[in-house]
Amino acid sequence: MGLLSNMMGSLNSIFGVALTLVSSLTQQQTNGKSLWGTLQAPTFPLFLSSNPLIGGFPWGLLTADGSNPYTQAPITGVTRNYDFTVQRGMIAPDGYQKSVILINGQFPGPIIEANWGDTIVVTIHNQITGPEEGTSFHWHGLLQKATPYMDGVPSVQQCPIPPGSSFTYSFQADLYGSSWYHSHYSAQYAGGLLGPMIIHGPSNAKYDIDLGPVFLTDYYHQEYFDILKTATAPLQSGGNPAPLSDNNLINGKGNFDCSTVDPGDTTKCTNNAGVAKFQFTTGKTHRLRLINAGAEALQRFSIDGHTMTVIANDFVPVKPYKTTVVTLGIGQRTDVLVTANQGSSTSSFWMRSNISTICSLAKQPNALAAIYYDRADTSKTPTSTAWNVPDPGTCANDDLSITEPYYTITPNAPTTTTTMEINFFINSTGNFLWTLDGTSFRANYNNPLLLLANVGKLDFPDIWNVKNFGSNSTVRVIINNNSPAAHPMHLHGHNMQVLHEGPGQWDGTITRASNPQRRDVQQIRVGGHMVFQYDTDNPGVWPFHCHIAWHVSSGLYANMMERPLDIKNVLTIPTILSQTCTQWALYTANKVVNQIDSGL
Ligand SMILES: *[C@@H]1O[C@H](CO)[C@@H](O)[C@H](O)[C@H]1NC(C)=O
Ligand SMILES: *[C@@H]1O[C@H](CO)[C@@H](O)[C@H](O)[C@H]1NC(C)=O
Ligand SMILES: *[C@@H]1O[C@H](CO)[C@@H](O)[C@H](O)[C@H]1NC(C)=O
Ligand SMILES: [Cu+2]
Repeated sequence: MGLLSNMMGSLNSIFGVALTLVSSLTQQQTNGKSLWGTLQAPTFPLFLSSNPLIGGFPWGLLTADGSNPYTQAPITGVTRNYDFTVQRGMIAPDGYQKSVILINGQFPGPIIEANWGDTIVVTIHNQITGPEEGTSFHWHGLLQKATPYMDGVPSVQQCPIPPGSSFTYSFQADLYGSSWYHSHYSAQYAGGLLGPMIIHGPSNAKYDIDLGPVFLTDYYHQEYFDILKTATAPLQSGGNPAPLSDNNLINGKGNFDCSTVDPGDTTKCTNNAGVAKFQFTTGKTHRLRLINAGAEALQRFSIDGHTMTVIANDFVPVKPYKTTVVTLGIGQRTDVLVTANQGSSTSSFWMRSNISTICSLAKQPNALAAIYYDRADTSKTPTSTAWNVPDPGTCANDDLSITEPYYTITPNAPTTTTTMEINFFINSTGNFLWTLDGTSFRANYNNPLLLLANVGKLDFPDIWNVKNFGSNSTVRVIINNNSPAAHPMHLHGHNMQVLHEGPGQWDGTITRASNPQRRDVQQIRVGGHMVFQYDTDNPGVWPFHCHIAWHVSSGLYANMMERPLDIKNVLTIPTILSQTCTQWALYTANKVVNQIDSGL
């Protein structure tokens, strides 16, 4: 008997369901028209094959270590056009059927790809109905120098695009590397409005195959608006500002255990929806572009049996270093190189991304995807073993001392230093609100700040949380996190020079003062500090906020006003911006917009 059941057990594990990676749903059912996470997903560059670039690369003699990316971006004269229709749809990314918002029928959304210095033109058609919603798209990490009105944050640089209307964004690919775009209207991106952005530029490390984006996203079975309703409701009437994610996805895919859903929901849930699959070519080196595009979760990423070489953080190439685990806060990207030199050409391995359950709120934190070497059977489950990489539990990024920018910039002496505190309070009606420098931000969609500053109006209500740095040339900001959560802090319009991050108060030291880490999102731990600065080479109104969707929705946000005199005297804003405000004013004259959150 014992022997028989042992045999049956091992037969089960050889032939049983747990060992097959054949999805129970079609790709259309899980992800609509998206191919991300399938073996049919493209490698990159995509457009170079159909549009060969004669005489080398358009950035010419510019290099990753010899050229200042902030002053020497080329202008190629090439335009890359995209057309996005935004609509609701039903899909089941992890087997649980739900209503999401799709871009051209896809989740995650389509690629935007360009060379450094190209012009990217994207027309957004807002077809969100049942119910209708405004929208607005942000191109995460791009500087928008000379086009600060194309940054896509409603109430700051534009009015929302009303339902039934279109808006064309046009901007330069002014930095290069890996990023994403997403809706900046309320917490709408958590409902599906996001996609990858790849900008090719000079390289700082050699590799053979660019496998493109690897999206890491915590995932919720409730619709984003329903989560927000609970997150922003008064505490005494059941409000809860801290929702738990249901699952964790890689490139929009993952399995879910349907036995854990409410009995009433079982018909909506299918087990074994399928995980993302990636192809490795034996002996070759692959570039993976890791993107934390989630709503709340801090991710820890690893690949069984393989070390990774980190070559960039956000849009900043770094001196390559090896690691077994990469930590990514929301909005952050890390480019890694991985060589397929383990096992044999029939090997397969697990890719893992774990939500840190110390730092984030998750019911099912561990995401898996399968990596197959060229001759591996892609219907079989990898059997590889995870690295032993315990979560340090600091909720911080990988140490600043190891992430050294490839192009050296020594920070200037600041002309002004500001200290801001992150905290929260419960207002008199019982709503939980986050604060940045004592104020909980709330947007007015109808009056974008940049348009007001452009006509010389600089007197704003307190709840718009505007920090006017006037004509200062270098701004230093010290952030103290006196709140019970870690926060991924994101600055638009600049790469922050991250001078220091750590527990307690800043002691005045700068990590690698000659060349500190630069990036556009930096984690700040609980009870800790983060110090950054930037040179004001980009007149505009730049959002500075926590990238956790629920936190910015509850006010963890400030507007950094940069060189208002230049905004007034030098900047010409295209009429499409005021036209969109006219359209939004007409729309809201007839329809009440239910702005239950900060608006961003
Ligand atoms: C992810 O979680 C698994 C299961 O607990 C563990 O074996 C693995 O080491 C973790 N990986 C990372 C990167 O934290
Ligand atoms: C408390 O905050 C909520 C959410 O921002 C807001 O709707 C409500 O009006 C505030 N209450 C008061 C008394 O200001
Ligand atoms: C520099 O910024 C501070 C605010 O941090 C402001 O009070 C001061 O007026 C600014 N200086 C100039 C020259 O604009
Ligand atoms: Cu936060």
